[in-house]
Amino acid sequence: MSVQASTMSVQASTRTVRGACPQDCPDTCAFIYHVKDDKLVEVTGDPDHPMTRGGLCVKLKDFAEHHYNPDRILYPMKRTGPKGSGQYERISWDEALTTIKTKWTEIIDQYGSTAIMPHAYLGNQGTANGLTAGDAFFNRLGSTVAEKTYCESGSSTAWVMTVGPTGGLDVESLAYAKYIIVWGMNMVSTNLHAWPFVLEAKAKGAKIVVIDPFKSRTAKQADWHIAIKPGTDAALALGMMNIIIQEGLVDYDYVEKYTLGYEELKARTAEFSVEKVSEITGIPVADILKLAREYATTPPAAIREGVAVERCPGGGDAVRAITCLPALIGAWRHVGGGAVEMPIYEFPMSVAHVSRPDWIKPGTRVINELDLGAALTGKMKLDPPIKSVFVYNSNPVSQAPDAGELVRGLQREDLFMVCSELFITDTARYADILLPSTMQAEQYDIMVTWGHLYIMLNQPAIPAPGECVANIDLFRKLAKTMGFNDDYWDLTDDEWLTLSYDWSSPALEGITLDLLKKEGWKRLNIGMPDVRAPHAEGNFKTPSGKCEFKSSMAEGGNMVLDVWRSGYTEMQVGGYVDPVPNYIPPHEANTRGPDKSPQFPLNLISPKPHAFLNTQYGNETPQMKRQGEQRIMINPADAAMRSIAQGTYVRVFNERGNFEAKADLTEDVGAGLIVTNVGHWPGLNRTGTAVNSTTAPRHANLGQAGVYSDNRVQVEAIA
Ligand SMILES: Nc1nc2c(c(=O)[nH]1)N[C@H]1C(S)=C(S)[C@@H](COP(=O)(O)OP(=O)(O)OC[C@H]3O[C@@H](n4cnc5c(=O)[nH]c(N)nc54)[C@H](O)[C@@H]3O)O[C@H]1N2
Ligand SMILES: Nc1nc2c(c(=O)[nH]1)N[C@H]1C(S)=C(S)[C@@H](COP(=O)(O)OP(=O)(O)OC[C@H]3O[C@@H](n4cnc5c(=O)[nH]c(N)nc54)[C@H](O)[C@@H]3O)O[C@H]1N2
Ligand SMILES: [Mo]
Repeated sequence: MSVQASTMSVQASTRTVRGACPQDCPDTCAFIYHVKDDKLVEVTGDPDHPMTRGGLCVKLKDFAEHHYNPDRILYPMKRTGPKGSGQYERISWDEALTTIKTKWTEIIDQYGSTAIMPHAYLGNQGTANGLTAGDAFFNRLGSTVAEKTYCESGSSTAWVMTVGPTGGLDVESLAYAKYIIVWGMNMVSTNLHAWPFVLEAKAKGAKIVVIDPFKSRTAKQADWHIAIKPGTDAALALGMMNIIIQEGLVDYDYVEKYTLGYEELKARTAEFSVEKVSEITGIPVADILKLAREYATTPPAAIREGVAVERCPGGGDAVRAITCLPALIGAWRHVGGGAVEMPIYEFPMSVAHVSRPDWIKPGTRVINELDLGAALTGKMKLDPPIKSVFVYNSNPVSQAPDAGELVRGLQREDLFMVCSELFITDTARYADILLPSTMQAEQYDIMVTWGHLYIMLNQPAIPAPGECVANIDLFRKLAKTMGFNDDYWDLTDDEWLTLSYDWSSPALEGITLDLLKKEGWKRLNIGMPDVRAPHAEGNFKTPSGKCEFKSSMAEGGNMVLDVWRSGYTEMQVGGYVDPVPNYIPPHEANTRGPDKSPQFPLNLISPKPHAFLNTQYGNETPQMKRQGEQRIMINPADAAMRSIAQGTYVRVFNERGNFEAKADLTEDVGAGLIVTNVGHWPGLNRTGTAVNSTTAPRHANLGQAGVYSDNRVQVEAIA
């Protein structure tokens, strides 16, 4: 009785507010904030949301407490110790903004405005506070344009080249598939809320296949794990298509009506005999034959494409080749058939209205964020040099490749660095000025969604602590400080969000900001998952309206990326892009693999941590416990050769850098491969370094994506 009574009294004084998850994750869960006396007491998943279904992942389990982490940055601060020391003292916003203005004015006078460079990614995934939050400000300032390609840019470019800006298969429709290939995605960790649809299909008899270099959590739950060598997916997809074509398993009617370039694709696939593909991918011939035949003859057949496929030199073409498969067999005809990469294109976004690429002066230089290290150290010749960097929504010291080079750059005494953050991360510790940012329960936004088809509003539930400001307010403050007086800076949050979407589009018919304020989220008007087959009759969004086996976008080599991702409208892809997808071998495996460079014989891949979201929550005790310390999975044979015992510490290294980790000897990884997770805070690791101290700062063939999986290292026991 008494327990019940006390529960009731808590409920009586607790109010709820609807929100949405801020993280860079395909699931974008619907939140319910539980607030008592202006304190966030709990965050739960909305039971009515068809994807969230009332459950949050382990990362978000302690999200209410995350807001009250005593390490949060609550006030502007200035550096008092050496760069990297993490020593700071509180200052006023006035002092912070005046310092920024003074420094930037000096830099602009001496070097010009392009000596300033922003660096941002998706720490927060809001429309207003996310990837493009600062674009208008920096475009107006005339800074160097930062090309943001940490993730998805290779896959998206490849997807758009092949099928156009379409969402493709709804993940909820996976429940109706009979054959599901999860290709380079660890859904159980990274797309958890879509996994129930896979399980539903499985319960109805579907076969689940996972293509992954190692036996991931997801592979363990599948019917069939196919262990592929990293970076060889294009060869597998081309080989499968060769078998499908050779054996007459093509849907000729579909190909005839709705595809472009079949003859060219056929000629290309003919170069990929099953023996050659087996040699390249490490997959037995019989398995490749079985996979191709089963996939082509078990409708509806679905492919869930992960981002991981893009993280190698030929990643873009791999995604193109995989995306050709469904059209070749007519999989798109069926509900539950086809492929999904990221369905963001179904959202009628008009972010250019607020990110203002029109303010970029023609000819302004563009620097890719993954090259920040080289840009700062002078490895990349720049005139003018970068004299100031402004980091928000990102943690490059942990997440960018070749961390050693970046840290050397950030240590430059003449570099003026500002960072807006929640915590003093491994990146933030190099800042001269730290600015405090709000967390999700304290801010207002429509969340950008890349894994389902619901538009989601996040409403503030509690007041901002200390002197924290949302990113959108931060840039308003900076604009005022720099003396910008365009009307733009007076837009209210609602006006900003209204401008960011085309509310008259059919997908948003009947949906308004006011309705979202009441209900929190709405499904786009694009048909329901049990009947939707968006490309049953072609309708691809490519220039030809067909699935382009031969890409018309590649003919001119002038690739258009969406503004949301790149912050500006067009980018020229360097070098030649083959109109028909091809296999481009990994660089390090090819030029210095086991035979050619014996000192670095192991291929290291670094997928996502289960209990962190990139680096976020990597400083929270419950999540650190769940994730465990930095470890590497290594095959027992490779360990034995190096006298490495289970549970002992090892050093992983190459010429770029090193980190230490605990060895996990397991048959889940094949010989020659080692696996670790990205996301552990370097500063909380044994040597102050993590996996990106070893990764290479090169780019993939499309979208300037990173090549994190193309990384050769050696491992040794620590004496
Ligand atoms: N080796 C390796 N490296 C990788 C990858 C890999 O697979 N392997 N994956 C790559 C991929 S896919 C991605 S997406 C990138 C991710 O790289 P990042 O986006 O840099 O990753 P996060 O760790 O999420 O860092 C975001 C930072 O933003 C801060 N933040 C969060 N919310 C806010 C806010 O509202 N305001 C402000 N000002 N700051 C905020 C967080 O505290 C955090 O420090 O990493 C890439 N790096
Ligand atoms: N728990 C958790 N969830 C997350 C994130 C997180 O940090 N933690 N990050 C979010 C972000 S930013 C992103 S981009 C997504 C990414 O989500 P995913 O696309 O799932 O990416 P990863 O976890 O990096 O890798 C998925 C799988 O691909 C495999 N893989 C690596 N290289 C290759 C290859 O060359 N070919 C093939 N076929 N497989 C390969 C890896 O072994 C891994 O098991 O996850 C999002 N969700
Ligand atoms: Mo990502």
